[in-house]
Amino acid sequence: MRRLHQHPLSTYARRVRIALLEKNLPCELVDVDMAAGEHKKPAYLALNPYGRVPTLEEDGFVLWESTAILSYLEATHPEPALVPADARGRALVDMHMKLCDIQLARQTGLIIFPKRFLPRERWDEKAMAQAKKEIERHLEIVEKQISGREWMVGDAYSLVEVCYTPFVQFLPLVEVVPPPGVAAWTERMLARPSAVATVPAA
Ligand SMILES: N[C@@H](CCC(=O)N[C@@H](CS)C(=O)NCC(=O)O)C(=O)O
Repeated sequence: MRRLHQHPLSTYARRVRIALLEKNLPCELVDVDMAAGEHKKPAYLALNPYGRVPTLEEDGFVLWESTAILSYLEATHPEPALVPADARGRALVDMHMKLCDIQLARQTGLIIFPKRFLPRERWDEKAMAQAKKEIERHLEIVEKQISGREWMVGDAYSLVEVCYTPFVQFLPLVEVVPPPGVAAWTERMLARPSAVATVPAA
């Protein structure tokens, strides 16, 4: 029995829902009522002591951290493959997943969380401007990596794109205009049926 504790607006949980669709894996979705603070209550903290979504439960095995969940699904359900077969390809996937988290996801959260959920007077505009700069710098680097390629690693859609999809969705909200190669890559990612099926409500 597989169960994903998630929130429909969560970017990190969306990664897992995308991978489940790509691999055609059934999963019960349990929405955590974050507006009511359910993620910080003892019942949920017993599952995930950090009080965050997503959390995956599978026959008593509990896992949090979206990238670890993606790697677990890949290891237990290798087909269709979302990582290359060779060690170097896998290492590149690991590297880009990590860079997505530390150079894009965190900074995007600093901008989109206040914009989506807080009144303007509670925004930390200085931190948001700094985050935007860091995103722009990161996308300049990604531009070089993606130039001349369809997908980031090898010649196939991979966990790298699974990780990036929920965050590039919000480039308009972070008011970053991506360089042309990143823009085209973003379009390819967002056109994927698994991305279309998981677009968050406005
Ligand atoms: N590194 C975590 C990040 C998860 C995360 O920050 N989730 C957000 C929702 S998108 C959350 O639960 N925030 C609540 C909190 O941090 O208290 C992952 O990759 O799963």
